[in-house]
Amino acid sequence: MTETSTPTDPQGDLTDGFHLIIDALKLNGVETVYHVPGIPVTDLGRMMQAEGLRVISFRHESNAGNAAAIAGYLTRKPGVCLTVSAPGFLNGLVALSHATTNCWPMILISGSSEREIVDLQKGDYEEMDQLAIAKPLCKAAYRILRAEDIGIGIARAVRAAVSGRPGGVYLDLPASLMGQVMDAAAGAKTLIEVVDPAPAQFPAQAAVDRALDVLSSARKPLIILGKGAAYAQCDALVRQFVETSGIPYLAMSMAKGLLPDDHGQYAGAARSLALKDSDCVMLIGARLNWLLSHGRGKQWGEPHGKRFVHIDIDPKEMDSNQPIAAPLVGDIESCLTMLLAGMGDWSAPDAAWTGAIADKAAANVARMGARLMNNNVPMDYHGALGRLKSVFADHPDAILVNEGANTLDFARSIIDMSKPRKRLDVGTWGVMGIGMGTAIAAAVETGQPVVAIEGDSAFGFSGMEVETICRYGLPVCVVVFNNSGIYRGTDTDPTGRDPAPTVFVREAQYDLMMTAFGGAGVTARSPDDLEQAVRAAIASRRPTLVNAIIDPSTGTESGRIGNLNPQSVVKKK
Ligand code: ADP
Ligand code: TPW
Ligand code: MG
Repeated sequence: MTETSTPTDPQGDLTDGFHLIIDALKLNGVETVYHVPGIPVTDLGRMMQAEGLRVISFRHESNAGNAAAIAGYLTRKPGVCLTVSAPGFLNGLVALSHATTNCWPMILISGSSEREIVDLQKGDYEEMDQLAIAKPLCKAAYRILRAEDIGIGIARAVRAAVSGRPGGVYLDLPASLMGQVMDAAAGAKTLIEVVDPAPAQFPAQAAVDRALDVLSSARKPLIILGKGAAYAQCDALVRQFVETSGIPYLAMSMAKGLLPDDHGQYAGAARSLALKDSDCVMLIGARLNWLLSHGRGKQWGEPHGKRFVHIDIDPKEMDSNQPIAAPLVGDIESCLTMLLAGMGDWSAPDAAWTGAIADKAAANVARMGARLMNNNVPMDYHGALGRLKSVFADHPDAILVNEGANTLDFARSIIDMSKPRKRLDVGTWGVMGIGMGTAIAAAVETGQPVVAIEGDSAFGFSGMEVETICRYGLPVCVVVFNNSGIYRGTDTDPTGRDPAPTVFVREAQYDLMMTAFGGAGVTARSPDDLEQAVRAAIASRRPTLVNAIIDPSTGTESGRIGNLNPQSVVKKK
């Protein structure tokens, strides 16, 4: 007899698919669901809220998905996004793919139409073979057809998301699953609480010894910390390792603050020198992808004979771009614990090397200082960000969300972070549109004030969620760097017919979008005004949008990565 047959005793203690899904999620530590309602998941969302899950309802699934993705990064538990079928699913899928690309645990749960109609393509409401579409775009994809399999389905999704290299998991829930009824006691027995979902993975002792050999024989070693090291949440151990080694380090964008940016070994302000002149580079939770120019080229001082030590949980990452002299495959906490155990008689690198980096960094910081103090009107990026730098220095717990081109690149290099996982940005893809979803999840998951520094183009991708920010009363201050365009607001259409593709309505009043929903809206034309408005927003914890008017001529094409643009060989007329 199948356990899902129609109950013979309607008075008995029953459960159904809806409740089993909720119970299974709660059993596995899920507390918040990022969501857009509709058939067939409207009641599921309602019941989730009634059963004590926090349900944050968005205006577009891509933003709910981005919220779930960053929640996974911040908590090391899968961030959950719940959507409707076909179009809602597709809207959430970009974020699922983004989470997978960034190695963050996330589960996209989408309702779907009935198998017997979808599979014969009879044309159902929102018909789509979602499972097949999701599969190549995420780490794992599952469909649950029977109520008694909900426990297993959710356990598999949780484990797949967080174990090994974390990533996105798609979970397909056909509408007919939710109403399936079973005996409550029998249902409870089918649920699984995943034990040790992300087990420690120790490298072999021989691999640790090899890594220590390579590191200790280097004359000019360098450590690069990536967001995998921030994700691992073994902050004290990372710091102990870096300090015991005495090796200068760089932090990738989202690893900034893992050790405070004012740490004596931080080589951020001497990045070019450190990359070019080092003879040995140790990567900790960072990939040698485009963000590090694949470990080659002028930036790396090619031709170079640098030796690489690489800690990563995914063995396939080794040798992906450069030969790795000492691969350490394991989780960062286990790897660093074993490395530290073997560093008893460690001697710090040559003072000539660490001194050269420190001197260069100090000179660069001094050179930049004056530009950051300017009070120009209209503002340039340096004047505006110099003030926000001082705001963050006074609010080390505030979370910085950041996207755009110039707005991203300048903010990354100007604003120091002093605590781990406080800088959340566009990640491995450099994707625009993460802003409001990320800001909302950061506020919901941490309770800390959030300042989202947004290019005006970047903001436009998710701007409607200011309503969500107001509706939930979240302590989010959005600062729109309004240079009236993408990269620069000064392009023109050579034919004179239309606005140039990179140009927006000049000095648009983005602040009105926030006041429309009951938040505070401010226009800031000077660095003084900007600083005052952001300080007030953090102090009040009131949803605020500061429309910061930036001189449209002060940006550069594509920010720091203009070199990636293909060039036309045909001369401009
Ligand atoms: P960044 O963009 O900051 O350079 P990446 O996203 O390229 O960082 O790299 C993060 C790396 O960290 C990924 O290759 C991922 O497999 C790895 N990683 C994630 N979590 C862990 C962990 N707990 N232990 C070891 N490696 C991890
Ligand atoms: C999903 C391409 C990269 S940066 C950017 C776009 C459109 C906007 C830059 O303008 P902004 O910043 O935000 O005003 P600023 O300070 O330079 O003026 N679509 C997606 N992702 C990306 N990366 C793009 C397009 C892009
Ligand atoms: Mg802009």
